[in-house]
Amino acid sequence: MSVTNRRKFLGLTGAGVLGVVSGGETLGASRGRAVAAAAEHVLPELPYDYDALEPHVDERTMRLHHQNHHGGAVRGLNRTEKAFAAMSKSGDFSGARKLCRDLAYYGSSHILHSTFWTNMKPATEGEPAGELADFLERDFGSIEAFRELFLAATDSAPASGWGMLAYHAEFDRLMVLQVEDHENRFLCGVVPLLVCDVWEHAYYLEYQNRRSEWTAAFMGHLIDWDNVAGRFSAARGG
Ligand code: MN3
Repeated sequence: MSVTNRRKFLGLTGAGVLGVVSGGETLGASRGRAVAAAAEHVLPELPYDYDALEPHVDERTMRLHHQNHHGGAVRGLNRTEKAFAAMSKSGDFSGARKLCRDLAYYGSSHILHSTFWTNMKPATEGEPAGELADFLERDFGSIEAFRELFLAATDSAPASGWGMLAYHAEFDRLMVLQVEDHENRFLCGVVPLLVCDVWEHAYYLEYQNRRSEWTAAFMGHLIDWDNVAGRFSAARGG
């Protein structure tokens, strides 16, 4: 898979995104190789309309969540990267502690939200299939046990958090994890395959404090298992 296709698949590009390179500038040419300047991060468009996931997620929640929360993370990530560049230029590295924290927070938020949108599709009650289903059975005992574990972990995740099904290539296994904020509690080296946002902004307008009703709707009606299987295959180098 090419880098561009991989970025598209992972939901990290929006329309016309890759044009945001600083005028084709290349770095490192003096060492006999050319490295293109890194592009700015762009908020990816949703693969469906804001009201497409109703009645399980309302249009207003989707719009606010995508534009304000995910959009805010993308803006924060770009701001942080610019601040790193300015810090290097100035030679004053006293802000490193805050910027490293911001990079983890905003960068993880961007990855998790990009994954989350593409993990869902309208009107689906599909089931995991193929090799993904085999691994779910191997690592959790059964598909049903996986579903129960994922819901139990997601329902009990920190107030600002996520539930996650992830694959760890070095361990060659699937695991269910909780995420606190966007960047804490999960294991170094995992690739998120399926994530459920349980920050209140993800469900409060529709479900108020009934988080488990939101997670049950996610599990029962919204998961695009083809997307999850594609991520699994990519994470395994397929
Ligand atoms: Mn969110």
